[in-house]
Amino acid sequence: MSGFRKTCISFERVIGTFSAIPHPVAVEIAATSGAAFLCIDCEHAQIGRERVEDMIRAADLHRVPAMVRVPGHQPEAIASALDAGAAGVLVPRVSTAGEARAAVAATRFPPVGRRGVGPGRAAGYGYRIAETLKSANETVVLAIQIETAEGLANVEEIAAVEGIDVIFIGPGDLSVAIDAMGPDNAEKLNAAIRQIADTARAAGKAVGIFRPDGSDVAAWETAGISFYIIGSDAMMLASGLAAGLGAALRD
Ligand code: 3PY
Ligand code: MG
Repeated sequence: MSGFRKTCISFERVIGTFSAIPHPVAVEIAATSGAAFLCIDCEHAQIGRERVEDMIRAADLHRVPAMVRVPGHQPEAIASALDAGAAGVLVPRVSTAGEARAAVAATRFPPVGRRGVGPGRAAGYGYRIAETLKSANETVVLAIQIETAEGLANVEEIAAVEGIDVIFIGPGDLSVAIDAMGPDNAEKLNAAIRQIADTARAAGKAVGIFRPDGSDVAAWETAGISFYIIGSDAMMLASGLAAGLGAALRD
């Protein structure tokens, strides 16, 4: 098992951030920040396949694992990210156990799953196909997101699916899906988050969550959440610019 996968399922705190700026320079800056991993966001940022591979390459230079949040559930998107050398995938909007099992099948080589083998970057461009076939099922991290009302209703069945490493909560989408947006509805959203965390932990799965910043990580740790993606390079560029320029622009 890779050190990174072990860390993800260790129930110890692991902190990463989204890479949303489609450039290796942004990846190198984020990789040097002390983050334990990066997650290249192909769901909400405009990043093409070739660029994803260059971004993973940039993270690899700094020995920082790069996951990819794939745009949806298509096995081809998962295969492409893993062929490029991603350390794992984050699959958004998983709502049923069937969808969770499909994510496992797309992520794992046979006999566990149905991932296809090819001479991509992950397999050393063909020089290391046998080694990759032997090790990938043990090293690749599979995280799936629960962030729909249906996913919340089916959390027990989803969390029981074998082969998933991290159940990752998307509070933004979840708040929209269960009509719990804004500070007035924080208790309703937090109760749903705790329900997902408790159910996933009871099933032996590590639990992750997105936070816009790191201010409440310690509080969520007490709910059994250990895997964090905090903001993104684009969000931190925006907040850094606002902080750096703000006072002068207001003068
Ligand atoms: C959400 O909050 O919906 C997310 O997907 C965060 O990554
Ligand atoms: Mg989401």
